[in-house]
Amino acid sequence: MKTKVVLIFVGQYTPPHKDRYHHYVSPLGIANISAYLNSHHIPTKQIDLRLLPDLSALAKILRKLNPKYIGFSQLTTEADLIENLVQDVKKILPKAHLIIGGPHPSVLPREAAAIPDIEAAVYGEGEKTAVELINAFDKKIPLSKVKGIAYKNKKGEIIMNPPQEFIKNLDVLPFPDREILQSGHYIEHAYDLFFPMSYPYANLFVSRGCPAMCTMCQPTIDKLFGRPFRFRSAPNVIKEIKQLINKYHVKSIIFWDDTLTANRKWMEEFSSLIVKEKLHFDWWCYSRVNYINPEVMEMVKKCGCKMICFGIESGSDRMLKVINKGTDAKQNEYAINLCHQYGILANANLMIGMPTETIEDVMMTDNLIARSKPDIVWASVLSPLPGTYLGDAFMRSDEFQRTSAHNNWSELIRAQTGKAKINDTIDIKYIIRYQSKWHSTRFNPSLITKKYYLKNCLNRINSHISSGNYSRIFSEFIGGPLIEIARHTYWLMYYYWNYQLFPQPQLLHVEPLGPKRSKVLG
Ligand code: B12
Ligand code: SF4
Repeated sequence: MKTKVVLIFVGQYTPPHKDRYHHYVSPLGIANISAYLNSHHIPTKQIDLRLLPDLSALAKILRKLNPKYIGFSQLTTEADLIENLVQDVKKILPKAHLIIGGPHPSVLPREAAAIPDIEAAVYGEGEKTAVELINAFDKKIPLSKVKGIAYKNKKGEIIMNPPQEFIKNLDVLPFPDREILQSGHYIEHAYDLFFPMSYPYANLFVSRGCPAMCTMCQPTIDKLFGRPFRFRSAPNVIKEIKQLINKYHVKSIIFWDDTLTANRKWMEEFSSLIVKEKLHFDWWCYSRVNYINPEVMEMVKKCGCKMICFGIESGSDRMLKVINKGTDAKQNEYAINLCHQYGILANANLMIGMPTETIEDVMMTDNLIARSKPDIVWASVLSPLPGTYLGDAFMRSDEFQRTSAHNNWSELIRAQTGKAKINDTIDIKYIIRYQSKWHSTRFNPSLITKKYYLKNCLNRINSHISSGNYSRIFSEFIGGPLIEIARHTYWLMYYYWNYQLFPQPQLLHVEPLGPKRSKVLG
């Protein structure tokens, strides 16, 4: 059947971008839209730009498919990349209708709708709106009748339509269209040495939304998926897992949900079903430290959980309050210890550069990590995402007006390298140093004593040998560890130098926060 809609996922890493294969997880947003369109007899194709060598390859595919509609999925970090891409695609297929959806249009729908050549920006959950929008174009129904979009009228003014209703029962959604998974890329290039999952692996969503209100994240999740926090039924998820195991021979699953263990009753039913149905797969998930306890750990342990990632963020209770995390340092430590106790890897996601954070707060995080010894650490500099409470406050600040580059979100907010820093109470050099230090400890050497970790390393080496991919063995098991050892050595020396020979880092002298900022950020 002729492809009617092409859905494009750009990813932060545009081509040519090699060697970042471990980040290549299948894009579930377009996979969900694709499945829903297919279930309404609208044939689709998905393109992950990261898998193409260059834009001429995209042009070739688009000319061959010649779709009537092209949909882009957009994160804020991809805002400027997509603006350029839209122009290129329009040149390739001038008659195609170009639409856009995803997290960025959901927080800034007007901005997305204003992109030249974009005819409609879908905000919030996209499935129902995508079908209604395509029907409207096909049947020449005025766009004013389609809920959940922003568009330009004939005068070029941006019109915001009322929001689309969220889908109450997520079980009515078809399973994501995994056609793209077959490219092999996602299947083979699962995570690297720091967490060598058995592969093939796949990612999965069982819920939409998050009950928490962290200020660096919300209300983005609410804008995307609303409230109440919705779960698919456990039997429905089990059916999809069976499909992944039987059709795609998947051995590991990542649950991308924001807080998988939030609904204890659901978790209980889900884990019992996995055991009852004798489904064997490894998995890891994200959760919050206040959503685990020994009872939950028993449940997840018995059904294959190998790692839990926590938004630990900080070891300072004051900072956890500033970002409205709803947790405290004690809970953070408790959760990591509980993981150690149950033999589940604890992955601590940390943040540095929070508003009003001082070097003392940073030291508290540092101490927490030293005491609790999570197995893996990921550390980011807080980036002010537009549409979040913190981000919007930052956008209103004088600092933003000074550094502003409204059309260059990517540069501004990338977590590792972003230019917009919303903290002026710690010298930037300490922010960078501590982030690097925590990153350098992201791989706790004691991992290699863990049976599960070793088993997976051997599995991976075997798979590389059988596929003749010897260079991957080198990069994952020799080059990678050597770099890690070098980093640790550097940091040990740095630590000794700074803390034994010199006094503690000095607080940077800063002017008091301006009234506008302190009111919103402080
Ligand atoms: C898993 C995840 C990751 C993974 C994988 C991301 C990936 N490339 O697939 C990793 C860890 C790599 C990651 C990294 C980052 N992430 Co992330 N991530 C998520 C998470 C938890 C799930 C994403 C997902 O699959 N959702 C499920 C699908 C179904 O939802 P969806 O993609 O939004 O799609 C729905 C709608 O948006 C819409 N839609 C989407 N595309 C399209 C296209 C069309 C045409 C239409 C009509 C509709 C439509 O319909 C879909 C179904 O309803 C979300 C939070 C969340 N709960 O969604 C954050 C989230 C998407 N990430 C976010 C960010 C900021 C990042 C980073 C930029 C962090 C950083 N600062 O460096 C990086 C860069 C990622 C990149 N460009 O690839 C933000 C995006 C905010 C924004 N304003 O853009 C989110 C929302 C988290 C947050 N609370 O702020 N991320
Ligand atoms: S717990 Fe995570 S997903 Fe939920 S609001 Fe906080 S940061 Fe966002």
